[in-house]
Amino acid sequence: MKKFAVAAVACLSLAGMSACEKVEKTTTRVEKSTDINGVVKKSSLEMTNYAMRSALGNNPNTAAYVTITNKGNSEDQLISASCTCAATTTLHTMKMNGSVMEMAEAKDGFVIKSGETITFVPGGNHIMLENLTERPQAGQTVDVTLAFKNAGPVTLHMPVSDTPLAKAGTSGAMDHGDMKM
Ligand SMILES: [Cu+2]
Repeated sequence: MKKFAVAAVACLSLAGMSACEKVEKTTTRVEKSTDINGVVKKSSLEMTNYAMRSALGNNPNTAAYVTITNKGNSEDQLISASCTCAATTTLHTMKMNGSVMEMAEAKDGFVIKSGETITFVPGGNHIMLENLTERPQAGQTVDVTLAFKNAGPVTLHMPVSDTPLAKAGTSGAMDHGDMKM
């Protein structure tokens, strides 16, 4: 597994005010090659933009996010996620229930075809961390392990933020904490 961590400084100017914030750009790659009777399968996953939302107030739950790109020549499947920081860690997706958008467990995980990218972002798919056993705070780093069918387990060192991904160009406008369980 090759790991890259790049720290960048992002500045924005709002109504005459200027603020600079350190943005952690995170990338993890995992590569595996199998040769079964001359058929070579290259498993190559790239994980970027991963982050965990801080434990806010008395909320017993939080969520974590990641973008996964399958750069290999065969499909893979994200089966599950785990974190020692929570009693229960599951993969959640968003579904319409009548006219209400609700989150629901993706029991079969997520298939990621060759060349495909799947995103876990605030307001969309997310890694649900329920009944926190720790209270992750902004600035900390918490390990989350993703289990893939072919690539196996991959541990991401997730930076914790009060506004995860908001500064990385992804919309953080929809707060997971406001969602209907
Ligand atoms: Cu959820």
